Amino acid sequence: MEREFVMIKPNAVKRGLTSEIIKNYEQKGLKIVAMKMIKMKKSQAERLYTQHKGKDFYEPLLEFILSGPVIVMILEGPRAIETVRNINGETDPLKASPGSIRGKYGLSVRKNIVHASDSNKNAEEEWKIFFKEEEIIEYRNGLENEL
Ligand code: IDP
Ligand code: MG
Repeated sequence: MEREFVMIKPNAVKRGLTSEIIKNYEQKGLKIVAMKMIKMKKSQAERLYTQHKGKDFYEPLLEFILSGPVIVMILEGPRAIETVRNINGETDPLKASPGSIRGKYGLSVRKNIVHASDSNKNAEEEWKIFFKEEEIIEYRNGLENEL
């Protein structure tokens, strides 16, 4: 089992796409083990995007991500990281497959609807920015043999 950190970006929350997006992960068979809406602090945004510091899109990206509430969540399932990144689609919505979340709802690279971590190590580092250990809830949904 793997855990993946996912964030619904502010433009998608404002556009009322939250339920539509979560549906993709849930119906794929991934289990939500933590979730909340937050107004991100600048220090949290800087930690989340630390690997992009210095790039030309870094400052506008921080401004965008702080521009409204986001939904943060942790999803659990077999190969959850690759699965979620596949559901999200490529970074550029133009190149993302039309059936992916970014392919369906995105237009610009910066405002590409969703975030998901790219490795086990980064997933853990990133969810720790937003969640305390006790906010991650372990439970059985009875689907363990059905996936
Ligand atoms: P990812 O979100 O697909 O993992 P990353 O390369 O990690 O893509 O970039 C993080 C985020 O930074 C992207 O989701 C996007 O919002 C933004 N971003 C990446 N490259 C560009 C760019 O060239 N222009 C504007 N924004 C970008
Ligand atoms: Mg990334």
